[in-house]
Amino acid sequence: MTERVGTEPSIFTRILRGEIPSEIVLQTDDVFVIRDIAPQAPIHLLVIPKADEYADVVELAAGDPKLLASMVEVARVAASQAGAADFRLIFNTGVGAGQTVFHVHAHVLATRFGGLAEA
Ligand code: DGP
Repeated sequence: MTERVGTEPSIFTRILRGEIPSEIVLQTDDVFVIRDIAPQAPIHLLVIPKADEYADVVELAAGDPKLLASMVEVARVAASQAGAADFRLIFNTGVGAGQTVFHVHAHVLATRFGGLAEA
């Protein structure tokens, strides 16, 4: 499942370090949230563990289920902060599913008025 080659920091680690500009809209000790650069819905956030240890949600669930639960809670708070009580939570897992960044992250997709956000 892991597609990362070598030990280069992921794009999300570089954002967290401030090397690539992106506003961090919410963070905890373990998790941070940014807006997706190419939004697919009126609200499209990315919930990302600060540690770049797990490539995808399958690895994360096996290795640190508490961190996965933290990501879900942060997704709920971030969606609520953005004005959405209901949201889609998507983990693209593997190249064939469209995963392009192999530093586990959740897409939070929602509309502001409760309609269905396309994925
Ligand atoms: P995935 O395809 O599931 O691996 O999603 C990766 C997402 O990351 C994709 O929707 C676009 C987003 N993304 C990639 N580079 C950047 C960036 O530099 N800034 C931000 N905000 N998002 C990025």
